[in-house]
Amino acid sequence: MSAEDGIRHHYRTCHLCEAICGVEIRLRGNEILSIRGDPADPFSRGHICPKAVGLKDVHEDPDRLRHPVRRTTGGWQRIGWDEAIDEVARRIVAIQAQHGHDAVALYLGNPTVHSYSALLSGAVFARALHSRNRFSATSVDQLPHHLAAWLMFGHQLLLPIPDIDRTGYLLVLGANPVASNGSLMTAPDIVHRLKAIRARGGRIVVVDPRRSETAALADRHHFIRPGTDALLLFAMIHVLFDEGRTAPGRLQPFVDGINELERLAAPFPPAAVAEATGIAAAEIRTLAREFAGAAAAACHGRVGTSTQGFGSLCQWLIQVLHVLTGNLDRPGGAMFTAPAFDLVSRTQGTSQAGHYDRRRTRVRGLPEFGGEFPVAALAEEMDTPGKGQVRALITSAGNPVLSTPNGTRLERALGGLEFMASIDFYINETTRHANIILPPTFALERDHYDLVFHLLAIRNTAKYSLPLFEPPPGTRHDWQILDDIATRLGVHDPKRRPGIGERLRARWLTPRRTLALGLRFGPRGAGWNPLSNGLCLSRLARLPHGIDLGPLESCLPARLGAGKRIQLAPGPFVADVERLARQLSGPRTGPSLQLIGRRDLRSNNSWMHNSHRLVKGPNRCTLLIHPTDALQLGVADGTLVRVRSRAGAIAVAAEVSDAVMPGVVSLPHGWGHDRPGTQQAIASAHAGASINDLTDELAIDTVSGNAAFSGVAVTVESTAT
Ligand SMILES: Nc1nc2c(c(=O)[nH]1)N[C@H]1C(S)=C(S)[C@@H](COP(=O)(O)OP(=O)(O)OC[C@H]3O[C@@H](n4cnc5c(=O)[nH]c(N)nc54)[C@H](O)[C@@H]3O)O[C@H]1N2
Ligand SMILES: Nc1nc2c(c(=O)[nH]1)N[C@H]1C(S)=C(S)[C@@H](COP(=O)(O)OP(=O)(O)OC[C@H]3O[C@@H](n4cnc5c(=O)[nH]c(N)nc54)[C@H](O)[C@@H]3O)O[C@H]1N2
Ligand code: SF4
Ligand SMILES: [Mo]
Repeated sequence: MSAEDGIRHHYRTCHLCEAICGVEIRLRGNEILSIRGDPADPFSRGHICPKAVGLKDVHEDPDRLRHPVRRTTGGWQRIGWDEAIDEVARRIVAIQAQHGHDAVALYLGNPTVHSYSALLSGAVFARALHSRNRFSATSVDQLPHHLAAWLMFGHQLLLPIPDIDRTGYLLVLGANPVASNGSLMTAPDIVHRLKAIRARGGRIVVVDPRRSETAALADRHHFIRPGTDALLLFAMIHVLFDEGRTAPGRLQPFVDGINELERLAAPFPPAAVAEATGIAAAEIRTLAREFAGAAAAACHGRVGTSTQGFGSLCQWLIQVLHVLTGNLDRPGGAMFTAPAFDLVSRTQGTSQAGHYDRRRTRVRGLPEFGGEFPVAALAEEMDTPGKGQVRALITSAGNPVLSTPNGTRLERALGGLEFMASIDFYINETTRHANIILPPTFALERDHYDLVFHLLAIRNTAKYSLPLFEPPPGTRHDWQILDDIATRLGVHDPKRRPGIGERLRARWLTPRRTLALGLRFGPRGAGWNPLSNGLCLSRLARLPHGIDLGPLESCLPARLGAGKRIQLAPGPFVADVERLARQLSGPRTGPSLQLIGRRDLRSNNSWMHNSHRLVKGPNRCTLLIHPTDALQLGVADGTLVRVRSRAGAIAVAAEVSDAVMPGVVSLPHGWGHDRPGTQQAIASAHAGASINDLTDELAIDTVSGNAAFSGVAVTVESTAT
């Protein structure tokens, strides 16, 4: 921090999304005067998006809770920390004593991943809870990516990152980085990076049921029927075999299953999938030839290709495409990172590298992955009576009523719980059901390091940010709250009381010390050597703009998991191909339309809508509908329509636009702030409607159990008639 005229400058990472932009915050005293992009951040180069100023809004938000509250019949009552923590621990222990450990479930939401201390202590807390009923936002998001990484490369975090700064051909499948700022591809300033691909003679092709903001920057855009990407990918792979274009090159000696893939791709020639996907056979051949022919090519397949019925097959086949064309682990292709704090090498060979289907959920028999169950099963685990029923829930940094499929059913189930506690600073659609809410500090009051996003970045970088503000007296960080409850569990349950050694270790090994040790003894660390120019936390703390550690480098087969081989045809994926083949002959949509999602630059899932400057202006929670469908249904632009699905119904304004494919409608998620009893004044005044009152908890990617949000069958009718 520097001082001039009483004005201080603070440099840190914006933690809101995966782009990890550097921001410069100007302050006078404790007043934030401005938030700008930090031009000295070597990675983000001064770029920010409109959400960065939302950091100030959330920090200053009068609706943000600063002390624990208890729900009473007379409203929310302020209580002390010790009383709150004690009650939460006591209720957990009592319910577990009566009904078994699995009767208390845990849900960790997305912001957990944006705080290294919450992430580290969340994992410790989950173990202390001793419950198999663990859930997180992973299974409404990127679970299929982890499953594919585990089954193909031997570690759930070995996610290949599109090397977009060097690629000559980028195929974007079900992602809209211009709005989302990139995901599982940390790439701040994405617009310039995409434009640079074309400026150097490369090509970008976007495949999406909506002509997105990213499509506007591309050479070509193809509409695709929601949920049919695996067919497209198989057809491209078919062409590679058919035309003798497979060339794994350097990877060949450690790849298993190429012949099996040729056999699996045989029933999917382009002509066979053209009708189902909506993409002409000739176009599919061109895509395959271009991808194989480019000097370096990468496929970026994200939310649209993981939150759908064939999410696992999509993530598998995208990596198959990379391997067969020699683009995995090649500059300009899809590469692995080498971060300074390396979650992969730290856990390689342990159960944290991954495990799958060791047990199944009680009601529907959905498989666990990495110790978690799919959240699409959470409501039924709570509202289905019987042995093992979930009777209490702890949520931390999550809003599953708005973010998981069939939020209405989940909401009803929350109302029937014996106990619920939430670690969150808002009283929102989920936390209003809690008996106790424990509010953590906000990001500006804590230090920051991206354990996860440096692992997913298109360059190797490292950056540590100091807290901007001292946490006000009497407040606690997420990690302290999680730690405090875990410790208190031991007070109420002697069997959980840690030994003295464990207690000392837990007290000493704070998240910050874990971070410091991980950096010092990580692959780029200084180790014990005081003269080394390797990394350590104190050196990073003196580099507030972060440091660039260079482009991604080839690292296979060394970085692969046990066995050091790439499995191109893992059993669980192969077994699902038959289900995919049925999609070729299955019924089309009939009279219904197919619902998909979208993101807006000014939203951040469900929780930034209480910032006036992010919600002002035109209504963004609109249902995009193609003019042909609108005409047929008598729906005029701007009118209110009723949208129905098996799960429920909502009313929302229609926006007639040929940017969506005929037969497809698009609605953003994270809205629906009109539930009674929430305390977010601005969000409630810009309520919108929740897409997840329409999405279906029974629609899943059957291999992983991940929610299938894309392609939900809905009917739309004008409310004017
Ligand atoms: N501004 C903003 N940024 C965000 C977020 C936010 O809420 N707002 N959320 C953050 C989070 S948590 C995540 S995970 C990332 C996600 O980042 P992205 O994956 O880039 O997410 P989206 O912008 O939703 O883009 C998904 C695209 O998939 C398309 N699509 C839908 N169904 C299908 C399909 O079946 N096939 C194909 N090919 N395409 C389909 C949609 O039309 C949409 O354009 O964004 C992060 N960044
Ligand atoms: N239909 C549909 N549904 C979707 C998606 C979609 O594309 N379509 N996208 C999915 C995706 S990718 C994701 S990641 C999920 C997100 O799902 P969730 O993680 O369940 O929901 P968020 O909206 O991110 O809510 C975050 C919550 O954490 C709180 N919070 C913010 N910062 C902190 C903090 O530092 N500490 C604590 N303790 N709390 C904090 C906020 O107040 C809010 O209540 O939504 C998913 N749902
Ligand atoms: S793109 Fe926006 S929200 Fe994401 S890190 Fe950068 S400034 Fe923050
Ligand atoms: Mo996400």
